[in-house]
Amino acid sequence: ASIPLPQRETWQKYSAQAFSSKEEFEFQKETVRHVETSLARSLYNCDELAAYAGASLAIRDRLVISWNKTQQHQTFVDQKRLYYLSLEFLMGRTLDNAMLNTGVKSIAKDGLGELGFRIEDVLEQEHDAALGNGGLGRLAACFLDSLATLNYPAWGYGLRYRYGIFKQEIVDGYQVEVPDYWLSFNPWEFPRFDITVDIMFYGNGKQCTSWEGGEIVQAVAYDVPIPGFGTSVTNNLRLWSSKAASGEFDFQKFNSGDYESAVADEQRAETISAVLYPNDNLDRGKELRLKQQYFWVAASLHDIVRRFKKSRRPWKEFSEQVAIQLNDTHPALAIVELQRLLIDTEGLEWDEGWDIVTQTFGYTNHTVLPEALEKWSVPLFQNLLPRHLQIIYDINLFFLQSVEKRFPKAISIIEESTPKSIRMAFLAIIGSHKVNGVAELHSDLIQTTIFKDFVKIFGPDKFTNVTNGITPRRWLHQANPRLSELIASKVGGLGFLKDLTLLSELENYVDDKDFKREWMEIKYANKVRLAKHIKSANGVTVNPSALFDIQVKRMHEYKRQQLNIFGVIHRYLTIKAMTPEERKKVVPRVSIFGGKAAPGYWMAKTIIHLINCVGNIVNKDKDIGDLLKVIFLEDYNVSKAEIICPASDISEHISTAGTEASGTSNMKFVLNGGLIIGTCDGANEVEDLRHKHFYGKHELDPDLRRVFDEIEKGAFGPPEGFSALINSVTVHGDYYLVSDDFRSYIQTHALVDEAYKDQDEWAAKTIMSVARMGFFSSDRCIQDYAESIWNIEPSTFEA
Ligand code: T68
Repeated sequence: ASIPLPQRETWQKYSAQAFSSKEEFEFQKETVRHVETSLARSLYNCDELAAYAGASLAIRDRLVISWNKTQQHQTFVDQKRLYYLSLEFLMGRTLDNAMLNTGVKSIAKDGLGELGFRIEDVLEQEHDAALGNGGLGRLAACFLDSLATLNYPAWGYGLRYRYGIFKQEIVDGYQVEVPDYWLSFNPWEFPRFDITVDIMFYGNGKQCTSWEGGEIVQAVAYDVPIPGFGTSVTNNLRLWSSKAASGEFDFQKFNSGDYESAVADEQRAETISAVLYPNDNLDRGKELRLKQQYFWVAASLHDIVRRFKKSRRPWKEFSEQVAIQLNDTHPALAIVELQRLLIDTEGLEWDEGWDIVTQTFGYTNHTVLPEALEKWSVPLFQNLLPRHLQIIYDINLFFLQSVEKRFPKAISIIEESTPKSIRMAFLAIIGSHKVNGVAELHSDLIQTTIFKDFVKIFGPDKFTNVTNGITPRRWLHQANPRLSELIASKVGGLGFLKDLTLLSELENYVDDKDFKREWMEIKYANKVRLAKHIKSANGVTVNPSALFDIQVKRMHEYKRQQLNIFGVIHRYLTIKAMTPEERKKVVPRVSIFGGKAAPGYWMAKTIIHLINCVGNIVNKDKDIGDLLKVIFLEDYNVSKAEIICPASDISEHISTAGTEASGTSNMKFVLNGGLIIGTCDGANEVEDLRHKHFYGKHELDPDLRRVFDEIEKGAFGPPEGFSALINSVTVHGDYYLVSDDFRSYIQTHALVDEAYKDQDEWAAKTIMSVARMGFFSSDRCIQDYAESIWNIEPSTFEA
């Protein structure tokens, strides 16, 4: 409902103005006002949390103005929009990023100082928005930042989980999961109680043209503003929350005193968006997960279609107005839901509908691991979404007919297992116009292995690569302000944050003594900052001059943290066997680990336990002293990554060849002046090696054997708990090729030690690496998508 024309003048007179000039922003006045009025507190009653809340609300007010203007502008110009569907958005903290993107951080810093607070302490109050598991969720967050920064009209759609990824505590060396209730105070979301969609489940699928539902659940929209860097464009992230549909909450039951079952219905509805599934690279096929997926997809599509219909264009223009990107197969049901809306509700013919559908969607694959490829059991699906199952069968039938008998069962969406199952990746390929992998090697691999038949059928043009990237705003400017400033002083100001290829200018400074000294001083300061964190979190003193060797990522056998800790044990044994003279030549090292294990993933939890047990022994060993420390950082998350990434000398990216699609922390570490150890390609040799483990003789490297002997002797505590881990290598075929790579891994670390002794050369290497990072900006990545898949244009407006 808009204000009638005669009253608009009055309205406009008082309408809040966007802050075009930063000086006009009275940060202190606004912060104090919010502390006193929004929070009903005072200068006698204002702790750091209240200061955080007041400052956030002050910044938020400014943000909302740009946000409203952006949305009005985008509605007015009505050009093609991109909708990014992702079940995960790993946003981390917002306040610091919002201040930097809107250019008011220094005003806020000084302002808070005069009000009696250190900005660092205030920022620490914020709870991470942790609605994701790992790389896939963080990628979605970096994409939102780049889309807004590049002025693209784009919305994210996700679920508003009441509980994000669990918090990890380490108790006696074991992981313990604690629920992450993060919504107690969240100034960054705006409930839209007027924007709701009724979502239907179960019901009757016997008729072939329509669907009479059983259960109805209501989706309520919550909007989050996404500011671009150095632009007024502020996009929208819409997260859906589930509640009992109005009328569903059973008043009759309630009135007759049956409160319990009335409340139970309500809770069942709210359960849908209650919790993020904590598995990374694993599909478990649970009904509640399918409910989440359909709930979110149906609400989002309803919203997108409603917006399209307001423009009164004919349906054939839909894909000229709307691009939808599927972040993995989690939203692949959107393909089926759109086809259903078009043929059942809008009355289009099948072929008309299907052309629109396939022109609208793009699908990004993030993994080749078989256990991560989504499959839904047909009976489960039949029960929950009967009409969608019929449509999937039709999609499959028409597809199989179109390719005749050239590729029999191998390409059917339906797998002939017991029970039958639906292969969501096949559905996503068939229902999209483009399919992409996330790195060169990965995109080549999917085209030659899991999807090769589809490349033959659709031709190679349907398949492409879009190499992942990261936002340099958060991962350099925010996480490492001193380095960002030093770089800016050499490459002509902060412009490099919007055009990361300007980093190449740094190549001119590899021989500049002063520059290198400052460069290394900054690295040292960042290591001091991490050392302080380690001291307070783990109680261990580490020497900031030691080489910091870091592996932080989700715990997974394919990522091979076990290879790392076996290497650490080998290093420990080697130092133990040295004479005092020999020890003088050792490069001191701190091995740092961090990452969550999925709660049901026993092997991953065992690896965490082993790391902690090794740390317990090594860190107390007087023979070793500063030569080796082993640290497990509890509860690795986005805000911790912002402290960790700037502090590495070396980071580890040592997954089994061909298993890690891309990785993105590698980019964060290099951008912050660290070097990396990584697995070379070798995906094609992996199968042969696995075969040999079973059928040939599988000899263990003697040094690895010695590592296992020590563990088995109890050098790091009772060995029983580690036998499954050792057996996975020694008797169960070493699926992840730890033994094959152990020798070369140890040798590579010896090279690292040698290289680190020459600090001047080390500095040159790291500068050179940063200079060549331009390509890995998520801005470049988003531009790739925009041009080769979405066909969308940037659009700005007068602030
Ligand atoms: C990651 N995938 C890839 N998956 O492992 C990583 N899986 O190589 C890549 O860089 C990154 O995606 C971005 O492309 C994941 O993070 C998940 O988290 C996930 C979540 C649910 C189900 C399956």
